[in-house]
Parts: sequence; structure tokens; C-alpha cells
Amino acid sequence: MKIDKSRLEELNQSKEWLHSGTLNGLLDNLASQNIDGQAIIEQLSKFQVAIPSWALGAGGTRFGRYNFGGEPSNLEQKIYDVGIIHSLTGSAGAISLHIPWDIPSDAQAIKELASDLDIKFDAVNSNTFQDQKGQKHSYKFGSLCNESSESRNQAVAHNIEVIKIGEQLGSKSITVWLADGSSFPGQMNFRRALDHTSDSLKRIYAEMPSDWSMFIEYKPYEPHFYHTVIQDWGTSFMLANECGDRAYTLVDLGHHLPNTNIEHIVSTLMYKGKLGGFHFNDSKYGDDDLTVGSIKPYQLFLIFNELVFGMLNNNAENPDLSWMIDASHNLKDPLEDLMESLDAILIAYAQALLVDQALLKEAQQNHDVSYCQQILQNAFRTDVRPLVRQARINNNAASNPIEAYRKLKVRKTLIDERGMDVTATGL
Ligand SMILES: [Mn+2]
Repeated sequence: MKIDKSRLEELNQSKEWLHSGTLNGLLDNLASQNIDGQAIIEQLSKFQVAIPSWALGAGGTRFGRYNFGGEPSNLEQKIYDVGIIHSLTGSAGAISLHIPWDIPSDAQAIKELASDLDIKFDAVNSNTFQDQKGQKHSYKFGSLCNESSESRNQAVAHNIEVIKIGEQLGSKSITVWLADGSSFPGQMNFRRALDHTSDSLKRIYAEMPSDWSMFIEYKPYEPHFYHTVIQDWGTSFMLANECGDRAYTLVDLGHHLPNTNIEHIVSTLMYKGKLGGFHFNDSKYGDDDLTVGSIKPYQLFLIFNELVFGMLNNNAENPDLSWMIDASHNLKDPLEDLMESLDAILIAYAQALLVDQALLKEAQQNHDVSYCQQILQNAFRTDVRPLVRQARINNNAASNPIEAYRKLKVRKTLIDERGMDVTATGL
């Protein structure tokens, strides 16, 4: 299914009177504070976030999984779904594939389809957290860290294979997330596991094309509950440094222990030019995979404030960041949930762009703590939604994507096309 752009225009027109009133009021308000609202709208229009191929169907928990109907059952259909989100929001111009779930049978045809829908291929993801059918050596006791050189070699070869598939599609980076770790004290030797992991990552890095980057993701616990080999940003940063200039740390918002100061981590990594990618989601307790901005919107804003500061002061040459939504949809329609995520991301980004960095610096240097807080909270408490809507309208997308999705009966059309009883590949 493809979205009929003329229908979006009609829907946008029907709300134009309401939208232009609130937008003009906001632009005037910002102008009175010497803020160029139009420049912010332009930056929002350019902001593109990748959709992971595994987030387009129903996600499961350890206890169950409930179908939505109309889920994509092959790579082509997944690209069509991202095309729907991109048409409606104008900010989902990339897909992140997961191998082996998304091996294209005809890479050229897949490339053409994606390009027709204005979608690029973001980082490719390897999978050594489960055994595939017919696999010779198991990852039950680790992949890149495994005591057995056969398992390690197989995991390295898989990652190299993933790079080769990504190359065919025009991807420029690989994300490595490892489930490697142990659940019981004494089960694994920490140093040997880390040493094996470092060695395996270097072997994968050596096989990357010269214009590729590697993103090393960390996570404190789960699936193992005693120790994880790459448990925090420091370990990822150390391993990235050992690999080389084109290896970076990837921050996934859900991969932190409760109350971790994630904005501080972002700042430190950008200071050293080692922040490569970002996975958006939200959580209350752990890696809950909830919709970004649904639980802690102020944290999201503070993170964006550091990202904006880091991008404005990029002395350490961080690469253009690879943004991706990494959430799971157990209760909500996955496409609606992804559009809510994109909305929350753009709102936080717009709020961060409102922060007067020069004024904040001055207040910090004057030790004016109250004013520092006011500068941030004034930005956070500004209703920037008219700017986000206008950015979407400028991208020929829907000013209100979820309303358009419902009015155009997208889910019903997908169910009619694909059936009720289909399951997307993935978790
Ligand atoms: Mn992630």
C-alpha cells in the first residue's frame, strides 16, 4: 500500500485555519525572544530517523504475543510499511535491517523499491543472540566472547556476512549488540570474555569497507542477569578505541540502570568524538521498550539539549549521528506507535533548539543556578507542536500523521491486503 499524497493535502487543508493561527502566534512569541522559528522548522524538516525492520510487527514479551493483523511478512512489505510512515511523517527516510531476518533475495529490486519510496538503508544489525536453524556452533554461552574458538569464528563470519549484505544495499554501518554474558558468579571469566570480545570485534572491524562505521551497543543486563560483557558506555568506548577511528559507541536509551544520567553520557561521548548512534525508546524500570517520550519526556529533552550542544560544538568530529527507534509494540498498532515516537523525538529536538546556548553559558559562568534552570525549563515548557506540524507540511507529509493514518484506514487496508493471521519476522 502507498499513501495517496493528494489525500494528505486535503486533510492538511481542512485544518489549515487552526494550524496557521497557532503557528503564527508561536512564531511571534519566539521572535520576541530573538528566536528564528522558521530556522527551527527547517532543521526539523531535515531530521530523519531510521525505522528498524523488526519494529513493524507485534512485539512479544516472555509471556505472549498478540497479532495486529496486516503485519509485513517479508522484506518488501517491511519497506512498504516504512514508506507509509515516511509519507505520513516526512521524517522516517531510512530503514535498519536485521540479518538473518531480512536477507534480500534480489538486492537490486529491494534497492529500487526503497529508493522509489525515498528510503535509505541505515546501519545493518547482526544477530548472535539466538541460534539459527542448522547453525553448527551454538551461542548459548556467548558469541564473540565464547570460550570456544569455533563459536567465535562463526560469530565473526556472520558479522562479516552482514556487512557484505549491507554493502549490496548501500548501507554504511554495522551495529553490533551482543547478548554475551553470564547469569551466575564463576560461570565466566570476566577478563577472558572481554579479551575474546575485543579480539573478535577487531577482526570484524578489519573487514569493513573504508567508508563504513561500526557502532558498539551496550546494555547492563538481560538476557543475562549477573554480568554482561559490554555492560556500559565505558566498556563500549574502550572497545571502540581499540578497534579504531571508525568504531563508535551507540547509546540505546533503554540500556541503562534506572536513574542513570544519560545526557551526561551523551555529552562525554561527544566530547571525545565517539558517539555514533542513538536508539530511542523509553522505560520505567529497565529495557522496557516503551514509546520514546511516554514516560520521561524531560529526560529526552535534556538529552537533546546535549546533542544540540554537541552538534554545535563538534570539535571532536563526531560523525552524523545514526538515529533509530528501538522499541517494541505489544499493545499499540506498531505503525501508530512509531509515528508517536517520531513526534516525541521532533518535539524534544525542537525544544532543545529553543535553548539559547550563549545565554545558558553566561548564566553558568555567573553561577546563576536559578536562571540556568529557567532557561532549560522555559524551552521545555514551550508548546512547539505547531513547528513540528509545519515541518511535516513542508515535507509534503500529514500535519497530524496518526489522524491521517486512521482517516485513510491504513491498518484495514493492510489487513485486507495481507490477511489477519500473518506474523512479521523478528522477535
Ligand atoms: Mn538498541
